[in-house]
Amino acid sequence: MKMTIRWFGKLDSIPLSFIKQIPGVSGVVTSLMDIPVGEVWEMDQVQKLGEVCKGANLECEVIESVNIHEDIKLGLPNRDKYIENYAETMKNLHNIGIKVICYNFMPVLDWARSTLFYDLPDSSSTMYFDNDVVMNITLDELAAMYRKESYRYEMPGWEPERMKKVNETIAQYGGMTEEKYWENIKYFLDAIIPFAEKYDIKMAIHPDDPPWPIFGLPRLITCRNNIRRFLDLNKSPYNGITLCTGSLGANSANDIPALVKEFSKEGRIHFAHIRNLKFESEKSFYESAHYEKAGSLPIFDIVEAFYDAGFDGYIRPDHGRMIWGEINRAGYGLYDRALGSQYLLGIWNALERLKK
Ligand SMILES: [Mn+2]
Repeated sequence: MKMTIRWFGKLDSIPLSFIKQIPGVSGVVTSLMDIPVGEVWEMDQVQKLGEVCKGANLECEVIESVNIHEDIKLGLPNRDKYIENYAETMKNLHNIGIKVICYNFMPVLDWARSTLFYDLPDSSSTMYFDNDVVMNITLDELAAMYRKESYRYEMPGWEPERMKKVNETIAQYGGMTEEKYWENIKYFLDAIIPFAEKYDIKMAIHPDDPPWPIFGLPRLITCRNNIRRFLDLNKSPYNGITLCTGSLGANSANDIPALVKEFSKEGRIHFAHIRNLKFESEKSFYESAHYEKAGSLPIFDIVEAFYDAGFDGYIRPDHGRMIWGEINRAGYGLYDRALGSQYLLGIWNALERLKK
């Protein structure tokens, strides 16, 4: 297992030297957020990214994300061009030693929350998902809330470029069925996985967050059966998943330790996002501290399942709260994620001592 921290490149206010000071962290998970979706990540840009990380003595082996152009998701005739670009980006990423690409296939939008900074009683703040709010809000209203609350940090999945034409994009999904969407994802996999094999890059799809339909759009990567169906679309071990405990865990019917056991044993989990969440009602929750007793997810059992499976992929603490007066990109402050990484490493360390 390698413990990593997500870093937003030049859009991140956290210096790599600070990340390097977190014990046990081997590298960063990063991206080139300023390249428009669908365009090739050119070799000089990619090389610079790798050099900056290595210059800080941090490994750069996981990219999150290389986003998928909407034409691929929609299955439009233009998709082959964007798939070609994607493969070209993979070649360049291979040249700097990238081992895993995390991506998602969520239509139009990425993750959604109803509040980015929800005040907790201890005067920390955290992201909140209130299903009643999200089900009754328009996309424009939600996007406006993000713009207002985000302190002008660019939020992954809510990039201004994406939001500019969001209503237009949503309209393109009129009549998109789940079955058609499954076909589109298979088309993408069958085209890309041979390149993943050639360049030795594991593709790791991120589950949909939340794992149920919002704004009338289909959601596929939501539960055990759908993950199984996804993995069976292309059986190469290079076609795998990012196991995100917070995304899948938002549906309490998902047994996360069981998912880790099943898919990790098959070598299909390449990357893990571990975070905790605290349910306030069936579909409403806030993102709590990683510490198991602070939230509702069985964090110890999840880490143990990874340990028992001999997991040798990458883990990162996922979103953290804002604590100690930090002002930063929602979910991606330094302090609480550093605490989270130490909690997860502490569990791992204890398992090593007790089970060896
Ligand atoms: Mn995640």
